Amino acid sequence: MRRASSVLLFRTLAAARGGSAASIPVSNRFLQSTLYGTTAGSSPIRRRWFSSILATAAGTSLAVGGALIAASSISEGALAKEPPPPHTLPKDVVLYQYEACPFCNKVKAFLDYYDIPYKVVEVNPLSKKEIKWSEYQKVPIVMIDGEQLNDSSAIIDKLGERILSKKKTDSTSEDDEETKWRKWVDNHLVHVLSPNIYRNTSEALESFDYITSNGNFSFMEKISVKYAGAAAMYFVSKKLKKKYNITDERASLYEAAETWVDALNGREFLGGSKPNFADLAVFGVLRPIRYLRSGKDMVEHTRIGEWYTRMERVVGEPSRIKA
Ligand SMILES: N[C@@H](CCC(=O)N[C@@H](CS)C(=O)NCC(=O)O)C(=O)O
Repeated sequence: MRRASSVLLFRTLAAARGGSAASIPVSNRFLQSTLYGTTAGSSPIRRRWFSSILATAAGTSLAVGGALIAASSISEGALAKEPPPPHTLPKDVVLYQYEACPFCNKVKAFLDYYDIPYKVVEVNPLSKKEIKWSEYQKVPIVMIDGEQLNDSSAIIDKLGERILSKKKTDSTSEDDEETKWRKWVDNHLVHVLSPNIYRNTSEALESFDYITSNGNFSFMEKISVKYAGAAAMYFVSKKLKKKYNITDERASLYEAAETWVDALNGREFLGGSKPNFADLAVFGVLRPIRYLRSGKDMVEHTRIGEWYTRMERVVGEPSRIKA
């Protein structure tokens, strides 16, 4: 799949720069990494090459479709956040992230809800220079009082254990409801998002506008990544549709949203009167897309809106420490 996507991406970029497709191995690492990606590391040479291709491809004139309303929280007065007992709070939390990465947003939803202050280091997905020191080359990475934690679910588990002690560690059974839906987020929901936000050229551009406006890119990278990335991801998302057996991307998104509302079964949150880790996971991965075209459509065409608004209110303002 990755190979096929790379070929498609390469053709797209080669066409965009008016060049030939002759034997240049393009990695779609950046594209995968920008949203939902799981890629093997690529060499610095390939990365530099890819950056330069993106810069060249920026010369293509694609129409910019749709302005993004930033995915900000609507805070209609804090409902009940659950700040942990102060003595359990870590002193220093640093999150290495891509602003639009769903896994990173899952961690942020958790930190925000539990009111754990954190600093953010925005990683440049092309150079990844901010995480050069780490063997693990994906985001999110969290440093908690100097200890490195990798992988969104592992980070949340570890922090949950620490701040909620018994409460969460008790429910580790594979088939408990919370665990089941957290897995559903990682194994299903995230895969539905990508084909939706890159569904057509205007939505792909809207998404990359969000990614480049919120990510860590140089001025030149911003321009080139926006257009070349949008064009390439449009094609990659077609491949992802096949891989995950998605025929109608919007229908899959609506179905996922409805499935989630069914799981709530009339409860305010999956966790009852308060969100549990599954609520936070669903909310976290949806947050970057909520005010994109696909997120608006999802809220308009499904019953998820009320729960989403409750989540926005209960999660409230980010506990992120502004630098
Ligand atoms: N299972 C991991 C997946 C993390 C992941 O795939 N992150 C992407 C960004 S959304 C990434 O860093 N991809 C590798 C890359 O950028 O090369 C988690 O839940 O944290």
